[in-house]
Amino acid sequence: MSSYPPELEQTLVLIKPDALKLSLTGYILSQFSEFHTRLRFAGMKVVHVTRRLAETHYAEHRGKVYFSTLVDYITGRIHYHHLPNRRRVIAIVYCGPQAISMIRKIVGPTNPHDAREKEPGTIRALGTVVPIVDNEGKIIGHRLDNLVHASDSPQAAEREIKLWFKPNDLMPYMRIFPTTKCERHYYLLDETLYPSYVSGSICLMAPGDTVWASDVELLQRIERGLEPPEAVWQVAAKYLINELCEGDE
Ligand code: 3AN
Repeated sequence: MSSYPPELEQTLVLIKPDALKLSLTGYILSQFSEFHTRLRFAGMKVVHVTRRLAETHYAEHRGKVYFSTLVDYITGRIHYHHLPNRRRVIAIVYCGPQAISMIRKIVGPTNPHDAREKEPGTIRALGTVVPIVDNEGKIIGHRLDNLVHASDSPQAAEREIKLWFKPNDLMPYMRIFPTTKCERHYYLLDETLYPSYVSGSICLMAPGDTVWASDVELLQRIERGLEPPEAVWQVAAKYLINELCEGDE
């Protein structure tokens, strides 16, 4: 994991589709405001979340009974079922002393029921819990519509910020993870990397681009067969943000 001065600690926040639908964005941003937290914006964008990005972001939950509804939720399919053009989240990187713990405290417990009971006043106390039922109508789990995501550790923050943001999406003075200048092209088509353009491929990186150093290392490991091909999404997802609609995936 990268080391950086404590005053530059960073965390990823996602304002999820339920928060947007309920018009809670302004409230949430004011809860996180510099006046209350002393944290500053390092980067912010509106993102149409593809399945790939959602599945990569929530990779550790793969296999759980709630995984597919979690992906439907964060991609906006639940709250904007008939309105694909409204499916989006707001992704923000906050920067400042104890950014991770401070934002988590304001956000509250993962489950909105717990939040209401134990931490009323937190953002997730305004969330909803929806039962997940099987084909026979039996409740097999719950979907937690908890309005916001916030990184829960320095390791998670680094992985998540690099998943959602390119170095140049962030203020240069607040770019705490090592970057490098790319020296060659990387094109992607169907989970395969190519050094030059092939028909239908997308250029991830070109010579001279400022990129996360760990991304280049990961691409090199994938090319050498040291990582599975699907590991490419940890690098590629951010380069496809707002490039693809869900039908294009
Ligand atoms: P947090 O978002 O508080 O960091 P994580 O990272 O454990 O919580 O989980 C990520 C997301 O996965 C949660 N925000 C929630 O939507 C969903 N999730 C986690 N645990 C459960 C669970 N037991 N049942 C349903 N959904 C869950």
